[in-house]
Amino acid sequence: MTTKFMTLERFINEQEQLHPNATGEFSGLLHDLSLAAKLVWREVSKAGLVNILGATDRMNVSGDVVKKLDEFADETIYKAMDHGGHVCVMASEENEDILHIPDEYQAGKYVLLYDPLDGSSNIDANITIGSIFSVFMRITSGGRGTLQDCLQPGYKQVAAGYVIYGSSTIFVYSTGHGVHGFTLDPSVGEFLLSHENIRIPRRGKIYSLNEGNFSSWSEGMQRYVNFLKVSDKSSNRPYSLRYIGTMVGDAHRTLLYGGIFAYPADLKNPQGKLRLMYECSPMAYIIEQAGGRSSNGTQSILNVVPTSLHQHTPVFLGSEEDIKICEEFLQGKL
Ligand code: FDP
Repeated sequence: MTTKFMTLERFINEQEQLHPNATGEFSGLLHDLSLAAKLVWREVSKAGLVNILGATDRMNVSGDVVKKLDEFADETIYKAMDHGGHVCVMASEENEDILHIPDEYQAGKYVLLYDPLDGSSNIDANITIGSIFSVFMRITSGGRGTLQDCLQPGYKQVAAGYVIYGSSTIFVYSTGHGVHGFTLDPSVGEFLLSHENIRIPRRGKIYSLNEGNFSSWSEGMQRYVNFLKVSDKSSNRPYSLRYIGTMVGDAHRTLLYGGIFAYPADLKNPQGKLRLMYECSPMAYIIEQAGGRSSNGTQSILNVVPTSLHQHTPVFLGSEEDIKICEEFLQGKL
């Protein structure tokens, strides 16, 4: 039984008090992100109603043009973040180039990268989707932020997190002091602390990947997945397969239950399919903060030095022991 209600806002403020030199800028950024999450949630929860409410040809009842949900989420997050004075530059999975802060607003010391709506191909089937964010401290001094500020390796993140719009809406984030989850109570419009200090199990029994790609994986990857299916009581095999096809949802389940989520390289996507900066790096930060492990097959995702905003990477996230075994198969040691 919960003894006190802890809202996300209050939690952020209490965390700030642990840092006597904090200026409040970082807390302000997190507050703005939580507002962005609620605005996106509000729209996501109406997905599919547009047609019933009389929309024709992408126009809603008021005559406004209805935006695709991913475009809406992209603009909403940008607009929630552009004028707080906390961020100097942003980049989004939906946009080719970096996003500047409008001239009339003050530029802050943080850099925000985000995937506004992950798993968008699942929207029409009412399946879990989410938003992912990654925050860095700027490395250039003065002026507005640049591409250089955005292209930082994951270990330099000062915060990362995601929001999942699923059977309930949950906001999960870390600033390097544990991973915490807050579930939205829509009746009061507040995120309430529901998962304090999440720790991923050291080993799981679920694997999550698109096994339809089996024939175009490396031999090591194929052997690993075949290994997971062999019966062996002592290591809880065979594993169960769970795959939503929304990275943030699959990674969230992996965080809570353990096991492995992977999107390996294949013949069609030799560099992997998922994006380093918007998907893999922030989720790797969360998983590692919770005691898990991330890998691109040879090293932690957090050590990969980015060379371009939209680069892809093979990705393996999950329980420490599961990822280690997977790496050994990929490297031909098993
Ligand atoms: P989507 O294309 O629906 O946006 O990166 C995008 C992503 O979904 C991930 O969320 C998801 O894990 C992956 O692609 C699914 O890819 P496959 O359909 O190839 O399995």
